[in-house]
Amino acid sequence: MMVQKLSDSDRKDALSDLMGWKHDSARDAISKSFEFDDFVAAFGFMARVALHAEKADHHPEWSNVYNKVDITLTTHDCDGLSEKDVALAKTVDGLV
Ligand code: H2B
Repeated sequence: MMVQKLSDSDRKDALSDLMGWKHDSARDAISKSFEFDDFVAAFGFMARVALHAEKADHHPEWSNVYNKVDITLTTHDCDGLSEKDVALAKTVDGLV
């Protein structure tokens, strides 16, 4: 079955669980900025996230400038937030 967009109440619960993730309601996406000591630390983090994302077949939208990584999560297949974004956000926070 295709992944489902979160219900309003599940979205509310998920957002209150996630620390520092901002909801963009126009896109129904969540974003967070991460800062590291230097480029090597930022890129190491991105590599860990990338390996997980590929395994989970759920991929971030992101950008990197030196020691900063900006991540946006949304599910393209359902055009909004799904449980996969919530799971990936928690994994990302655990990989910092
Ligand atoms: N990542 C994200 N963020 N959203 C998706 O809908 C998505 C994905 N779909 N990674 C996956 C890949 C899909 O294209 C494959 C075919 O399962």
